[in-house]
Amino acid sequence: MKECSAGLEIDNQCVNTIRTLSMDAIQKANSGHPGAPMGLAPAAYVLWTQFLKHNPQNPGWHDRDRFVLSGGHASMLLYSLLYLTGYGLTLDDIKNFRQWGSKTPGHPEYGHTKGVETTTGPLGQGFTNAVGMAMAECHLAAVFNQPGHEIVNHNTFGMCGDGDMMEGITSEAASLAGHLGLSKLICLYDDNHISIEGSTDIAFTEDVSLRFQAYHWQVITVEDGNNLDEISHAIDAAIKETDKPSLIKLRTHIAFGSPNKQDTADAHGAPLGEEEIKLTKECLGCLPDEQFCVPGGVLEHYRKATQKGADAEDTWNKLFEAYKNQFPELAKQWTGMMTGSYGNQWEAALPDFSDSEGPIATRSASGTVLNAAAGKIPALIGGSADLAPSNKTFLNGSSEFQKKTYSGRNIRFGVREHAMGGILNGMSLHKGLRPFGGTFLVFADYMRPAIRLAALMNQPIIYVFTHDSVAVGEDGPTHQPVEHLTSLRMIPDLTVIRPADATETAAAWRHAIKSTESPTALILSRQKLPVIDRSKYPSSNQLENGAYVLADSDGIPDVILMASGSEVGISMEAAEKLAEKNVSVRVVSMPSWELFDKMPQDYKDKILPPTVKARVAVEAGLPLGWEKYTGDSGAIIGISTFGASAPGATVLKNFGFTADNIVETALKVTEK
Ligand SMILES: Cc1ncc(C[n+]2csc(CCOP(=O)(O)OP(=O)(O)O)c2C)c(N)n1
Repeated sequence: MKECSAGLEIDNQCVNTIRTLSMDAIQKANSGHPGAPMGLAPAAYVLWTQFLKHNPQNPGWHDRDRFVLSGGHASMLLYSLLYLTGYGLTLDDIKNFRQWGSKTPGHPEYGHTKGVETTTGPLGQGFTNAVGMAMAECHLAAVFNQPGHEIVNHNTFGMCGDGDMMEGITSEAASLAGHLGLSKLICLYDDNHISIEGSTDIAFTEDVSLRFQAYHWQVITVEDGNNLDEISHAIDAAIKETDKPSLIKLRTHIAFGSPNKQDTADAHGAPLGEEEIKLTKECLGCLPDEQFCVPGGVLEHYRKATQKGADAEDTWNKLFEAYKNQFPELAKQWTGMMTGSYGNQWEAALPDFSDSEGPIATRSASGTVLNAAAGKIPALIGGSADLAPSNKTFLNGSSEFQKKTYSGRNIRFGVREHAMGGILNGMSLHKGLRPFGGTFLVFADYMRPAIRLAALMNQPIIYVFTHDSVAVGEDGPTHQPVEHLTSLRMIPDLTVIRPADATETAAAWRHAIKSTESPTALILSRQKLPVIDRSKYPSSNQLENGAYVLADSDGIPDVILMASGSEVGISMEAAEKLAEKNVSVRVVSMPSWELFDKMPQDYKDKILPPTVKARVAVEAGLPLGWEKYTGDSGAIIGISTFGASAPGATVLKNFGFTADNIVETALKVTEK
């Protein structure tokens, strides 16, 4: 290895190596964001070499500290650290930054590169994930730690920039983190006064310190983001704080060391340019013509993490052995939760619903099912964005998750849907927990960016979206979802399930709990719905297939009625009326497009025979998309406008959701 900055102290060399690797990789890729990694290099160096408890050889070690780079555009900072500390990234991977198939994509992607704890890039999400991770740590520590046996004991470190600080989700999450007193959450704020359009003076002039103090955070200011001692003292003080989360505000300089680009927005998101890189290297005391240079001493210094990490994990393994001996039941439960195995008792505990109980809203059935499952699955934890009584998400057998009472499984997210989404992701990424969160379906929009990331990261979050149509009634169009089902179905790898009744609701929860590789959105009614008599009709287990024949006539049907959720009941009524008119009808309950689309073609053809062209889809939402099931000759009874304020039944009637309208429509399509 060349000693390309040999004249400098090892600390300086280590810091500069992050800067030069970042500059070089971004220049080679001809794209990327060099400024933030260059400004944050000293803080990253101090954190990763002096404080971060991690084992590069085992990135999944449960008691590691979590590190979240919230400003994912600064990915070269993280990739430099992962390479330098020995996570298996190579210098070639760094040289392949942002290239097809590389381990170093533009923004850090969870599951793609070892050591990346979460996918970041959409600003504010990473910060919020860190809050969720810290909440997961608190809960698991409260449930499992025993005096002298602290098997869960790690910090969550976040790094975020001005962009994160400007995003609303960060305010929501910081507010909740302060309320909860998450003292093991430490966020380093890259206060470099620059974002894409220029100085933060043009749009962001509030006092971030005062804001975070008001949220009940400890705020520590580091006036010189290059002063390693000052940074070290600040992190130390943050770790020692036991009552509040900590924000370390670092006054940094974007593209530090670049004579012409430091402190300018030009350095935010474009390569510095070959000439400027040479000048910068000169200023930093590095050899200007060397590229991707890693002095031998630097690598050796960073790679101490390997031994240190192995020792730390070893110590923990011994701790866990002792714990296992003394608390075998708890140890078994802990291992089950961390590996996501919940045994088989929970399925047997799910309730059977019968039509004799009278009509039940699917949101109520959901509450009953969730409580039954949670009784057997201690990993189930969650809450609602201030709508628990409506969403039926409260776990009756558990207490509240509050400051210093972290063993509770009822999280009060407050009216913070977006943060709830990001926190659920962080909790799930932490491992050990199966988080769920509820709100009205219409407000799924408020958390969409986090839902998208859950799907992108294959996190098995369960969303409880109730009040699922215009049938909400009097609250009117602001509260009546219309396009929301469609818009959720558009998200790849998200399974949307809209059960028709209580029995399908139980099946939907069963499916959601068993889906360990992707998120599920449960779409539930506010209004009561008749319970389908399963002694008369096929089992609700068929929900697994996405769509199934609920009622049928002999032979080939004249018309197929397909519906989801609350519209299945009126389709059944319509079928009876059509039968009286000697029209043979098949009713297909279609709770999930995604599940149906995954079925083999012969199953699909069995349910929707290609020869039967007369088809009617009924769903109290945007018709868009149903045409792929109804075909050119079919009809869709849906809603293409906003709803209206009136009693729910009146609204449904006025939008054509009546058995009579379905009959009329069915007759029209059979005549075609
Ligand atoms: C939600 C979201 N909106 C917009 C962007 C595009 N974007 C990426 S970085 C950035 C500015 C961030 O500024 P700052 O955090 O100060 O980063 P720095 O300039 O210090 O690198 C923006 C607007 C994004 N990534 N996410």
